[in-house]
Amino acid sequence: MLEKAEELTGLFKNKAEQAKKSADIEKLRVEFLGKKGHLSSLMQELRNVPNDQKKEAGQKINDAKQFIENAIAKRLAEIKEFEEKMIVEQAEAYDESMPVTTDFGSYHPITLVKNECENIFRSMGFTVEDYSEITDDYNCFEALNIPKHHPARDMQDTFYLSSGQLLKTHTSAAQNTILRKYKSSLEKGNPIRAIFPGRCFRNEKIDACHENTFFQMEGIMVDKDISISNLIYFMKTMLSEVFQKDVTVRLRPGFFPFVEPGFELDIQCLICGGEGCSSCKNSGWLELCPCGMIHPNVLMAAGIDPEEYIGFAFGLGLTRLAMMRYGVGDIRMFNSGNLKALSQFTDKSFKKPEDEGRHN
Ligand code: FA5
Repeated sequence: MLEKAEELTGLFKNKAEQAKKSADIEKLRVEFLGKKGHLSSLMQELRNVPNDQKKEAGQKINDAKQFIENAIAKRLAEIKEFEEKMIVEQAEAYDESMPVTTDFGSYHPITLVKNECENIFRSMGFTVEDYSEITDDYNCFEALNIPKHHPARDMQDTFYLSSGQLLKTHTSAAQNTILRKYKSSLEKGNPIRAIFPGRCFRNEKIDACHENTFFQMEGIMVDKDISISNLIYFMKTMLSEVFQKDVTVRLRPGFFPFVEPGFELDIQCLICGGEGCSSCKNSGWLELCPCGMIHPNVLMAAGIDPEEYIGFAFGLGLTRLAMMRYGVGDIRMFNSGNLKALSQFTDKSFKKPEDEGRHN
């Protein structure tokens, strides 16, 4: 037993010399001092030692244990000191003048287009409003002249929440709130000019030009003598600013219960130049911005007298605008989370789609 205790100390010394890292020392601690370690086995063997030798053998094992514990603490301190010194040396070797290679974040292309539209409309005197993504039946439908069981509700397949609320299917859901917000200012002679961009949700079948989560930007203007020509002027200005060139658009009649008359404003597809492709479902045109003159019932729901005031509203498809703006042939790219694809769009790198080619 006495020899075994000495052998164990010798074995430990050998192994401790080879330990170079704190993790190596931890392994040694488990091997020698752990519950199933060498010292613990030696203790168990003590039972078999004759009684008259037990005291001396026990003393030897304790000495060995004490030695190993002290040696571990000492070696660990040495190794830690060395490791810390290395960290400091490496930090000192850090060259601050080296070029940075880390990738920086970038704006999502929809954010870029949204910011651009906001700036354009701000410069024309519009305020930019914020509105929640969760709303209710009243704001999304009833206040927009779409009573319960109206067939127009089927135009937008809605996600309902267990709370009875719903995810807004269109930015028009904010119309009532914004009209109410500025009603008294309107009555003091200040026209309402507001845009409200936001994310919309519909239980849609996804394809190259349809997403279930997409962005729109609503715009409204209300005053005493607003006409369809005002609406067309603002639409044209916005598009020529965004695209920095004339784009071909067409206006055709469209039905929405909250406008009368209503129009569909389509843009000629910039991916195929109007020849037809998957992005425009081979029609050569993309529905971009339905619009119209605000229905009297919508003004009345906000407490505004339709005999005195009139206005226009539009619901720009911001995600589709981003497709055309950047020549993106498939809408699914925007929600793909593909950072490499999404980070290629910056204000500075923007070229017109036909110069740049497609980014599918
Ligand atoms: C509406 O949402 C109306 N609230 C727009 C409106 C506002 C009309 C004010 C009149 C006055 P629509 O469902 O057509 O209408 O959507 C408007 C635009 O959003 C479309 O032209 C299109 O550009 C875009 N859009 C609609 N559904 C999707 C979709 N699933 N994925 C991508 N963009 C979409």
